[in-house]
Amino acid sequence: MTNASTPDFDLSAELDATRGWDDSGDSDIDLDDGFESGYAEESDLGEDPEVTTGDQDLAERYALRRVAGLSTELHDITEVEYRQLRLERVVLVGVWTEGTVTDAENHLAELALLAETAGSEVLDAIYQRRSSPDPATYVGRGKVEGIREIVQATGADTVICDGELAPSQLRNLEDRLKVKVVDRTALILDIFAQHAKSKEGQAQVELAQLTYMKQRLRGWGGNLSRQVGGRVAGGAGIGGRGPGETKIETDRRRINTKIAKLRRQLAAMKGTRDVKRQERRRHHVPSVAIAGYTNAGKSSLLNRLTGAGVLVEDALFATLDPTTRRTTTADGRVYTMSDTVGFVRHLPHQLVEAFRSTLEEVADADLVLHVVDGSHPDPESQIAAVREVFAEIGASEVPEIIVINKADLADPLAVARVRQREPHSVVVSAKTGEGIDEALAMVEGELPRPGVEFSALVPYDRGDLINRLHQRAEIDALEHTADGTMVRGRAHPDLAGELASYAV
Ligand SMILES: Nc1nc2c(ncn2[C@@H]2O[C@H](COP(=O)(O)OP(=O)(O)OP(=O)(O)O)[C@@H](O)[C@H]2O)c(=O)[nH]1
Ligand SMILES: [Mg+2]
Repeated sequence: MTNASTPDFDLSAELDATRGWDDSGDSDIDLDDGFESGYAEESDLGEDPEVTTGDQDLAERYALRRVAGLSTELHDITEVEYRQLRLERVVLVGVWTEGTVTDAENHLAELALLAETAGSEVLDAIYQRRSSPDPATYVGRGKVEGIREIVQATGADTVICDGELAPSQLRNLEDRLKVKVVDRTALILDIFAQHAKSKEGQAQVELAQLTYMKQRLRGWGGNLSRQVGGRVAGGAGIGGRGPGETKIETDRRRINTKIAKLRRQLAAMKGTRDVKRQERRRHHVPSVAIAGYTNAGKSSLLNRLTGAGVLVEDALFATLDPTTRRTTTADGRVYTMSDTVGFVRHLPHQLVEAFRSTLEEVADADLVLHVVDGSHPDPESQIAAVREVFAEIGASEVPEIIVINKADLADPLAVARVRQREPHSVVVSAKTGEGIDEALAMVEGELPRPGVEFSALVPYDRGDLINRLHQRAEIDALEHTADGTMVRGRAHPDLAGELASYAV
């Protein structure tokens, strides 16, 4: 791939569109290397975290992680996007704008889980009450000094802010805190990058990362062009700034080229999945999608319901690749059940976009099993966050059953409260098996039912037809007679059509 400019690239338009990126109060900020500031030098990721289950996937995942961390080779623009965040000893910082203290603490507890999932050790967590984040420094300017003291006292090497920050905010904080500062979006992208296993998953994550990086480049570019004017006028740093801008343009072009290539690859991969999905549709195989907040127990539930054997881990975003399993109802009808990527509060938009084709599985399903962790301190907010993503991916209209999981751990009062708000729900434990039969019965009851009634005498040499009836129709009565199989029930129009010649 050369650096030839891509048709969709227009520097001045990009700069115009990003004028607002650099919020007030940072025009005095030195620009030295804001672009790479959130990303670590290529280096060892340290000890492998402890393996929580004997699952091979897990072992592979950690092995992969180590290899990625040790690699010193930088290819192409991977210099930009593939350096993993080397998050080791971190301080978390949040701005609390609404809700109760408990909400604020829950949010930081979640940020801590995310940070640990990414492989870091959380040393301290601080939040500040403000009507809105400070445009220049996220937390109030006066608080930055206090955070710097905490950073120094704890020996942290990274600060993670609980939001999506403008590039200028990250840079300002780094300037003052003297350690690396990253935002929640970069953290989540990093977890996804560590967990992506399939080619499609990796391409999706890469696309999301590049989109994120490109936005950071924009901020820098916009700022830089203004700075260049000032500096040129003042006669300072002329030589130093020129190549910088060239590099941005080159980087931006390479990023655009790479993004275009990834989109093409993803479109091709989507094609394969679409074919499979159409095949299922054509055969009227109903599909159930398991969706919900990350770590709610979606994969455990799929395993419990179908014996799928997919990866289960006490980690956020353990599953990125959708798994679809064929299964049957108690009366033998075939349907599919898919596990999918977990959601989170403020799921980065870049990820929703990049994972759109995967998430279409949910929008396209006949039924959604919305799994919620009943033992979470605030299951209602998880439900709300998941429904926001449903709305974004066009899945709001799909019939939904709320599956309140982890009943073995949950406070019965909290479960009762959720049930009251969500009457169309079932309480289960994927761990103990409690409630699983009830959940299955509910699913079977809500699968789309074939609508055309039939009554036929099928000759014995049409065993194939009887087989298909078992799998795809609902059979009310079946009797073996001297002349063939007498069968009565309901089928989809195509199958009912095939039976027409045997109708009685
Ligand atoms: N006690 C208890 N733990 C459960 C139950 N269901 C799942 N877990 C645990 O919760 C953690 C997450 O389970 P997963 O099935 O991986 O959750 P998931 O929703 O697929 O998570 P992601 O793929 O990371 O979004 C694992 O440690 C499971 O063992 C349950 O009913 N009770
Ligand atoms: Mg999972």
